Amino acid sequence: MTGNKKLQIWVKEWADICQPDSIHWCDGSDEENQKLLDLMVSSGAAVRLDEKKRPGSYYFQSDPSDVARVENRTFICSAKKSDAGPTNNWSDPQEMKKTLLPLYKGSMNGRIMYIIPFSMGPLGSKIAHIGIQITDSPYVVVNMRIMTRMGKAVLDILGNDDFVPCMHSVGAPLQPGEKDRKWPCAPIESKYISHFPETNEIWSYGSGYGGNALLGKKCFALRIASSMAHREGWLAEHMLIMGITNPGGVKKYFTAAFPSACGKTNLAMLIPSIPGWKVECVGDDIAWMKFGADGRLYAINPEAGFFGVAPGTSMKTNPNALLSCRENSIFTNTGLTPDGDIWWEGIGYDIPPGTITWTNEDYDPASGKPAAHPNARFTAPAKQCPTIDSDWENPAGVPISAILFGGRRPSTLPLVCQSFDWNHGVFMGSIAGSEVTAAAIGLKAGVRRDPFAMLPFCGYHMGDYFAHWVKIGENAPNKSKLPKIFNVNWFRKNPEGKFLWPGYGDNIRALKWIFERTEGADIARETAIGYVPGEGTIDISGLSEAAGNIPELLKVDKNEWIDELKLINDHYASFGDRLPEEMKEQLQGLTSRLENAR
Ligand code: GTP
Ligand code: SPV
Ligand code: MN
Repeated sequence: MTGNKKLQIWVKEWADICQPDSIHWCDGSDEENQKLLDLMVSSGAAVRLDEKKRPGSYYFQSDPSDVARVENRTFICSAKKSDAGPTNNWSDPQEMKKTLLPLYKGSMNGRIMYIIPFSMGPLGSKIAHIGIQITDSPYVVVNMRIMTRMGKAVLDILGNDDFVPCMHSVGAPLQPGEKDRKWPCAPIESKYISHFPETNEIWSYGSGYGGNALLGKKCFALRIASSMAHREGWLAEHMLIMGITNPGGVKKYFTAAFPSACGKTNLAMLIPSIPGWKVECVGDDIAWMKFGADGRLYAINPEAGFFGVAPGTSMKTNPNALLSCRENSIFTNTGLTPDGDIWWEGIGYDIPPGTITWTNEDYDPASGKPAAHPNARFTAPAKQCPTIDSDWENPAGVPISAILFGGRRPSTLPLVCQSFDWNHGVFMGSIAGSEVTAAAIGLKAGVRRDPFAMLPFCGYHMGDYFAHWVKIGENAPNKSKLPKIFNVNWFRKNPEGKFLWPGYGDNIRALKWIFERTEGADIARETAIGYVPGEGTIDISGLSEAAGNIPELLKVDKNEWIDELKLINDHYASFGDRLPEEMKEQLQGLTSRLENAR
């Protein structure tokens, strides 16, 4: 247990409210993990996968209503509504607690309350932060054990210090003798993913899924941490972190913010299609960044695992992801083959006969229903990634040379584009957008603005968040050492709706251009929207078909951008007087450059 008074009191309070049958303090050991997994196999919640095909790995099917994040049930509960801003659902903190307490009352009847001490960031690192999650879901415990540094060692480091309290219940109490469901959860309208940024608290109720339930991830490391970072002068971002080494052995690190299911995991694990280049993975989803003593911006990956999109992952598209989940992994909402392995659309081979779907039905191609849910995920230890960077657990982080923004844009946005300077780069981040994906439930199809890929993850007013980014640039200890900022788009399509760019391993061609630009290479052409690659400056060696698409991929079309300007103006109008002057100036600058463009 613990000598930490605040922790003891907090656990006792919640145990009194939730009335679990018992309390279990997680030590993080192999034995504990195995016991929980065995328990879930015997209850029917989990399937143990074949020991030869998928050693130490388990398969889960969620409730069909609980397959992704629920943005309309996610709340930022700041004292003032204006501090949550136009992009968040707001509730008064006291009101929200009044709503939730009756739901939590008795919510763990018939269940065990697990206490999970976890560290976001390497144990004992100065940049790391400790959280304690209470949950009644053993699925959450075994996932948190992969995604974070979890267990007794964390309590030892915590001592009597403060922690971020993360409260979670699936919201499905059991009557005496009642048989549990395979995936207990509450109906959608009773789900609440609530954050109290001013007191660093998280109250999550009703969902067992990913970002709703593994509270170290989106709730803590993004929503709460972005608020902490705003107060304390650092950055908590929805970004991958990658190392990139050129054929001469020069190594740089980049971060990239793409919205959910838009290619972070794939880029972080990329295998370059041009010889001599090397890419290594520091993280695939979240970056915490602070200035180092040398004046450079340093990033750490606060996570210890990958919670990656399964469909589309194959030995051709992302072998490193497949190899990362070859063992000791958890699969949620994929298909299950008769020989005890998993399968999903785009895994790279035909579906084995007798495969059952994520809804536990026999797969029927005639039904048109996929075997795996489009947001099916694997949970895999980061250290199992064949290209994990040697510095991925360096408590000081890695120095960042470039920051990339992007999303799925079928038109308008070129393959790659560099900002004129820091504030123009912040502007690029602020106007980023993407076609929506399956990573969240209930969104309207089409392109939506997703500034900095943080739309669902910013714990405070988005206008203040833009201002915070401007301030990071202003207050940089050495402005010449700031990372350069770029926008990329792997998803431009031709009029027939086909991708113009092969993507995946060929994305190294855009990364190479970025790498060279960070060294000041004279390979750019100035346009109204920024610097794009000059003619012949994208390496197309070995790129057959798509090479012919390069002009179309790099095109900056005045008319498309004038349409885009209207959308940006609407987007910006929503921030009212919290939109920083610097961003208004950027918008004016773009408008007049476009007017003057040929
Ligand atoms: P989250 O975990 O939700 O934050 O997503 P992510 O940004 O890590 O996305 P991920 O890398 O898992 O990619 C999601 C989907 O995009 C997968 O189905 C990929 O196959 C597909 N994808 C990734 N990179 C590319 C690319 O370069 N081109 C194309 N066409 N598709 C890609
Ligand atoms: C995302 O949706 O951006 C994810 C998956 O990384 S989840 O953890 O469910 O948020
Ligand atoms: Mn993500």
